[in-house]
Amino acid sequence: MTEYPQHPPRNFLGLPPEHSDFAASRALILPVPYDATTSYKGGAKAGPQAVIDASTQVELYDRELDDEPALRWGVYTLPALAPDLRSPEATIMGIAEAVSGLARTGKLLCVLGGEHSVSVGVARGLHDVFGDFLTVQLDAHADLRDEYDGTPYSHACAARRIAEIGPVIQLGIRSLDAAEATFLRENPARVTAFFAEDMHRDRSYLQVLAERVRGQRVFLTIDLDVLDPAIMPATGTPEPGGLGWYDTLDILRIVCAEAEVIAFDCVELSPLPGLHAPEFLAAKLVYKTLSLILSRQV
Ligand SMILES: [Mn+2]
Repeated sequence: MTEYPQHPPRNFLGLPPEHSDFAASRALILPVPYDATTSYKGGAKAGPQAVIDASTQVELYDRELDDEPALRWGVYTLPALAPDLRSPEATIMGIAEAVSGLARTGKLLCVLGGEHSVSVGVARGLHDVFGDFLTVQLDAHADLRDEYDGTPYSHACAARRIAEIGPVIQLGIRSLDAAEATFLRENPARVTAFFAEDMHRDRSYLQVLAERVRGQRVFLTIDLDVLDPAIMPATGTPEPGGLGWYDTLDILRIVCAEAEVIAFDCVELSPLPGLHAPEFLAAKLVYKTLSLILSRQV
């Protein structure tokens, strides 16, 4: 069968070959369609392709930057990484191996999940290449359980595993259990949580965040359920009282401007049939984050 050009191309942002081949691209998109340990409502394995499909409709011009970042930097979309069906741990180790190889290219890596345990593999792969770094986690959930449903590699344990690698700053948290609250109290040097309710009442956390991340190497992990379910209902475990679009952008601007972001991921999109706004939001958020990071690396 002969190959024929598709319109638009099925890569992130639907870019033509001159802006989306590997050599010409400063940014890499790695889709990881994986949701084996999801506890409430599944479907996150369909997230990466939904984000990529929606991204072809995102405007390339960014008004804040007065630029078309994707055309300036180039974005290469990798083939999806298959999960290792033997175990959650094997999948995480496979992600770590892929991420360390990609991080060594010197390009900016963005991983699309998949469930949040994907981020543990990303963090381990980054640690192999960069050594120590700080993780900034946007999430409704603390994800600090030591084990859940019989595995330490559940999505509910993501931040606990990442905190074994280096310190974690969490923003938007509004759901945790008693043991997680105790862990937070007893480990202030490893995990700092900014709770959504406090953030809603007082925006001084932005200043504190800026001081904490300034000059640091940062891995940014965005669980889309940090956003309010009114604008992001398409997640497995939605929680009321989440961040708005502009709150989220304010956080991203500070982190991308003050820190050296070495990689980021965007996880937990679980598409809802008939409702396309959530995947478009996710695509626009990923493009914005990528643009903020690359425009600072000039
Ligand atoms: Mn979450």
